[in-house]
Amino acid sequence: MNEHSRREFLQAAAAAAALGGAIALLTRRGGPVQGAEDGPLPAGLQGTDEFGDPFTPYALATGYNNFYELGWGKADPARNAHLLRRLIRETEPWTVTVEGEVARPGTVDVRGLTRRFGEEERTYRLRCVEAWSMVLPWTGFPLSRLLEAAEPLPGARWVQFVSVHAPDALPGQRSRTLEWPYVEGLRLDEAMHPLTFLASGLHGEALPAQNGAPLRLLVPWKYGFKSAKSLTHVVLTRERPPTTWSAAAGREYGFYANVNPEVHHPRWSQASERRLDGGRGGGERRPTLLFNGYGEAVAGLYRGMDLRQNY
Ligand SMILES: Nc1nc2c(c(=O)[nH]1)N[C@H]1C(S)=C(S)[C@@H](COP(=O)(O)O)O[C@H]1N2
Ligand SMILES: [Mo]
Repeated sequence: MNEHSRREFLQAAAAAAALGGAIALLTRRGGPVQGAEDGPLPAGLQGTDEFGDPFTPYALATGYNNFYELGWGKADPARNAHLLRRLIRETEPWTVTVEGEVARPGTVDVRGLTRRFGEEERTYRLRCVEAWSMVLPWTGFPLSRLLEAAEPLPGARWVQFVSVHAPDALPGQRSRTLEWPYVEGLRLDEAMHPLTFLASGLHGEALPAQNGAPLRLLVPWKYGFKSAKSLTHVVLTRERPPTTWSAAAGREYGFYANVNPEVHHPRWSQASERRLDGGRGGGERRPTLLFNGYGEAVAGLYRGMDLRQNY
């Protein structure tokens, strides 16, 4: 959606709210959206995941990123983060619109999220399809809260996530290496799963721009590309929505993208991964865990499904 149609949609949503038709999700209270500014790097939190493995340090979590809107190199997102910070400032208020197959479509001002949906801390492993991984402490709330507020209709079967679209501000979107905006998707039951999370904080700080400020998805049992950053739209649909990476290279990146040590990328093995924990040697190799170690909670979602076919 371009800026013009986005503005039109906001106006239409405001009009509908005034008529009492749409849910009054649009909030005007709360402070400005935070985003780490230049200055001394925060120390971040110390801790471990449930297996006892330490958090990836703040500097690594915010200095080694995939965020192609801000460039293709691992250091580019940090280097270009100021461009997204400026966009966030100028966009104020940044909103997320929930629409499609819902009884109560609406637009949420991200500043009001905590008051409306609460705030929890979650330590999740993030496993990139490129076979590196991190352990990170996030703050946010389960996506199900936002979806429930919108009241999915019986026809809703899938959820599409749309990242920010602003080619004037984001250098990566001026090249057509990928289709923009970045889009991702989940089955509705995956989206409603209690582990599926919307994060607005990392390491005890406001979510840095390079990690997907002001609000990003986290689906910890799937490869990292499913966890779309800097969201503007959440759309409930009847049909399975297109996703950026499966559209770009469908044989390499599937829709389900569940972490699986036995289903390999056509060009490399997924049997092991490099854990980026800030230790010496650039990361210890360790075996990949089925569903990234969350199988007890999520395996039921895929009962009877061929995980090789549905990679
Ligand atoms: N909008 C958007 N979301 C995105 C990406 C991206 O390029 N654009 N990269 C994905 C990939 S491949 C990974 S591994 C994670 C990386 O998240 P991190 O940089 O916070 O570790 O973000 C995912 N979300
Ligand atoms: Mo990734």
